[in-house]
Amino acid sequence: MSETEIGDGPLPPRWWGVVVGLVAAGCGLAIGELIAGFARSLHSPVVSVGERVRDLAPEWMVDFAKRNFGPETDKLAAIWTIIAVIAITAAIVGIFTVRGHKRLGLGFAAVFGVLGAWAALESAGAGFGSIFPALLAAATAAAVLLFGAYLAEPRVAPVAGPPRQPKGTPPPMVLDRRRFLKDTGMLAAGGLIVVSIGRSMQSRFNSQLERAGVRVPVAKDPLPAPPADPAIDVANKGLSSLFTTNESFYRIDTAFDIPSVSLDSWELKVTGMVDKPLSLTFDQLSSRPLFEQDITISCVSNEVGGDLVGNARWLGCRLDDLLHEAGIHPDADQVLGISVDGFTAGFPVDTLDGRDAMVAIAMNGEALPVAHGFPARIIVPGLYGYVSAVKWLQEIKLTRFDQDEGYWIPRGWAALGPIKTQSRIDTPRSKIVAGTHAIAGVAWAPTRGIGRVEVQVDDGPWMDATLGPALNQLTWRQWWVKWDATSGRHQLRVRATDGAGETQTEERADVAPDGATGWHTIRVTVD
Ligand SMILES: Nc1nc2c(c(=O)[nH]1)N[C@H]1C(S)=C(S)[C@@H](COP(=O)(O)O)O[C@H]1N2
Ligand SMILES: [Mo]
Repeated sequence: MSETEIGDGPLPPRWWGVVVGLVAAGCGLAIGELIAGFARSLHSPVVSVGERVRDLAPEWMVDFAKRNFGPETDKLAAIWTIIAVIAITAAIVGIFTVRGHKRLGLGFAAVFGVLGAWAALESAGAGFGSIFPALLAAATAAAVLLFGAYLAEPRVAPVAGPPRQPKGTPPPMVLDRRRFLKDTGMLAAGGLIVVSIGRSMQSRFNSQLERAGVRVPVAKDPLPAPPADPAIDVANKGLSSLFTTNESFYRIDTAFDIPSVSLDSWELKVTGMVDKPLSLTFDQLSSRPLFEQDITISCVSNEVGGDLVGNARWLGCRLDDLLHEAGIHPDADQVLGISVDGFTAGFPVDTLDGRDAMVAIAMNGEALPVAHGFPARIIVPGLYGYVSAVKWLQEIKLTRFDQDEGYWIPRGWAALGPIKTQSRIDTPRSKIVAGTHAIAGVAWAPTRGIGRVEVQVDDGPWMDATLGPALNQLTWRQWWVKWDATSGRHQLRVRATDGAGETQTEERADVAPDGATGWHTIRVTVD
């Protein structure tokens, strides 16, 4: 059917089609958000599609997004890209729809609906009901498209006074611009209201409230209060504090929406190659004997000098106790943590060599923050997070490396991820005035400890830095040296030696596949 055959009247302008397309897509997405607000197990179709895009995206694209947007905003960028793609498609489809190609419009709505439903079904733990947000969104978009097409149809011109045409001539057909704008405007406004209702309904699933109700249990043998923090010394201004606050702790996860866990239904299961599978409620978990430990964790993606590392006092139950209670089969060689959002990370059974690996339920004296894995996560001293530190933990599966692999392993990261010895200069930054300054920072080699840190200015001799308190072998150590900075440009370098006497390598390695190496080197201008 050609466009001119739709009727005798004028064709609606293209921008009417654009408006109809955008309003239809907007109302559809709004209904999707609303339905997602009905149950914890339902999710926003845009978020579900975003997760699938991330799963299927080629490695270079994920890298590009991470590099250009950072580990958090990359998800927002993905969400807005998806919304933009939907909007552009909808605008084009809208033009065709108001010009007579209604089936095309309905076809596109159906395609998006099916895509969204599939994306939702592919989510971790999704049931059949998860398809509804996307399907109802698509149905709404289709209905609004049809209504928009109807609004854009030419109608008989309202006549004032007696008809002038001679009898038998058809009355003139015109586009009712006022009604078109009024009705599409009302739909758009309705869509905005529905979106905000939907979003606020979804927020009631946020675990923030549940977390606020958790009383943090005490450890069987609490650790002594931490020693005085050298970072509060004015001479060390700019040095990282001994403990990283929960608010400033780095965050890495694949979740588009932070998983929200309800304590009523949450259980931690120990499954797989064990004699006796276990299942623990949060109460059962927190009434086990608990211990505290200070542990520095780091991301394998931390560049030399980067800040994807932090130190916290964790509280939890011993992972080895828990797993021995379940009884590990002799042929199991991997402990695989599985999160409620389907993330997985695994490490060798042999890692449980007596080190203080735990299922943590508190961080720096508070219940685990929602963003850091409420209600429980794994912490293994000495391992990068991507092979161990599963947040929003729901299952610990004993398995084999030849049967299961963690999320990042098929994506080009090493199967084993011990943390490499690293040191970082926190201060000075790029520009200072001449005079006495501290060159200060942190160094870490979890499980081996830090034995020595040396600093070099330009081509001068390596100077031994003063070391801050050693909480144990599992945390970073602060270090500092005094420096009489003279005017000009200077190069500062740092290198650490671990507790076993091994100095970190100068050789530069990229973060992939198993962690960056090299001496952190900065250039400072002294005025
Ligand atoms: N569920 C879940 N847990 C996860 C991840 C994730 O993407 N999802 N990322 C891991 C990685 S790569 C790191 S470095 C640590 C980061 O923990 P943090 O965000 O508490 O600093 O969590 C680990 N646990
Ligand atoms: Mo990581």
